[in-house]
Amino acid sequence: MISEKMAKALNEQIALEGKASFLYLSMSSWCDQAGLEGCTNFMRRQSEEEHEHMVRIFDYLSEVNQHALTPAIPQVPHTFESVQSLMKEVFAHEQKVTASINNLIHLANEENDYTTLNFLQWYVVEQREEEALMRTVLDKIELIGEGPMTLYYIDKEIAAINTQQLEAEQAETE
Ligand code: OFO
Repeated sequence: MISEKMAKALNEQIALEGKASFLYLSMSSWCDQAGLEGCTNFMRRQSEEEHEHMVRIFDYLSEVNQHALTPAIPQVPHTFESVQSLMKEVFAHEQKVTASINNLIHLANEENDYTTLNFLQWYVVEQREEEALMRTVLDKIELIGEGPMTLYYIDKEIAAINTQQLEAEQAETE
């Protein structure tokens, strides 16, 4: 059994993951409107991943006999200045999620809640990978340079990164 305080904090994390899922879905739609197929697919996959992260906490709370709550998701933006600023926003959101996971770990430590501590380890690895991924994306955009002439190449690079990610995931499940 975990504490009420920990259950509340995990429910707040559900809201953060849910917001990420909606934000990335909205970004995917914006990319689609801009004709950026690679970025659309990349953000769509990110959105689905965040949904999985959210549900994983739901399942954990059920397992420890706590009430998982569906969150109220605040309206996320529908428009973005550019691909670069969109990706920067993703990176910033991931950093926020990492900080929140760290806070949960701190609380679990304080409460000697080893079950939750163990559960959260998966998120620690995930956040490290997500931040590294977004740094790679931003480095590529920086390298290519953003402008109407380069968007095609940026989109191709993001598509290639997405394919690599999918292949790595498939290899993990084999
Ligand atoms: Fe689940 O926040 Fe990103 O990975």
